[in-house]
Amino acid sequence: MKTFVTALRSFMLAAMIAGWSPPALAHAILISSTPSIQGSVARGPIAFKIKYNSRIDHHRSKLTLTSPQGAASTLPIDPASPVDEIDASATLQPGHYSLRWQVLAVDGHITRGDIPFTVTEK
Ligand SMILES: [Cu+2]
Repeated sequence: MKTFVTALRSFMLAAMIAGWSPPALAHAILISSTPSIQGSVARGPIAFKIKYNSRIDHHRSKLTLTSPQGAASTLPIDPASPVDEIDASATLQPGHYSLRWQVLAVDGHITRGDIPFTVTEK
């Protein structure tokens, strides 16, 4: 057992010297999004892609879209979204919208933010 622990320590040390670090537990920070913040997209089917710096729990994350008229609706998150991303889709008419995201990261912390964007005629 002692040999094993010693071996494990040497391995960890070697791995860390090689540039590996233990998985960081951090809450989710937005890295990029489609549409981007204050960005615009053409009317019609829109593929939302919201990317974070860490894995998120898709089942405990939420997307709420506010229409130009001020009506809020929940956008279903695509279950096939990558582990660090939430994807969704909606067909939208021109106007100013706001997408509110709320995500649960692996460290158990919830973060949220808004992505205001414009849907244009073309
Ligand atoms: Cu955190």
